[in-house]
Amino acid sequence: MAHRVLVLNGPNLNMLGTREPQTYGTQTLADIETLCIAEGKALGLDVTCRQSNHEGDLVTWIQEAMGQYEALILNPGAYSHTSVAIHDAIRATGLKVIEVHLSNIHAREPFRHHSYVSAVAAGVICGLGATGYKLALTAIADKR
Ligand code: CA2
Repeated sequence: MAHRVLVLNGPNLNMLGTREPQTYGTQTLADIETLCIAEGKALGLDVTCRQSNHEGDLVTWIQEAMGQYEALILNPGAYSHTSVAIHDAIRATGLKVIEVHLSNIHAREPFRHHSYVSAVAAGVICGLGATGYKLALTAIADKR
């Protein structure tokens, strides 16, 4: 397998850069995806980016990633806090997943403090904005 990495973003992350800049920053999703592709290239990783507002799309893409990607960087958005289906998909595929959140979910409302994804992730990065995606790519490249 070439060093392929899938970057998946969940619900409402397509709204980045339009509202709530104090929480999520000013960069758009397109900016973050461009950053991931460029950073990946610099690290020798072939990065593909996808976003969906639908839980089932994310589950399907995680399933399809098995055997196709070396690792997955996942910001599940609000599904982090609700989705047993995404947890199960990650567990079923055995994919290496790094969970990324732009905001520090532990410094926010209590309902954001628990993520169903964290227990099946190799690592979790939160609160560092778009830099979190770069750090996740670096972690994948370092462990290759
Ligand atoms: O901090 C993160 O990256 C989150 O995954 C973002 C999710 C939130 O539900 C999680 O608790 C933490 C929400 C993304 C919403 O993005 C927006 C961007 C601009 C305007 C409105 C929403």
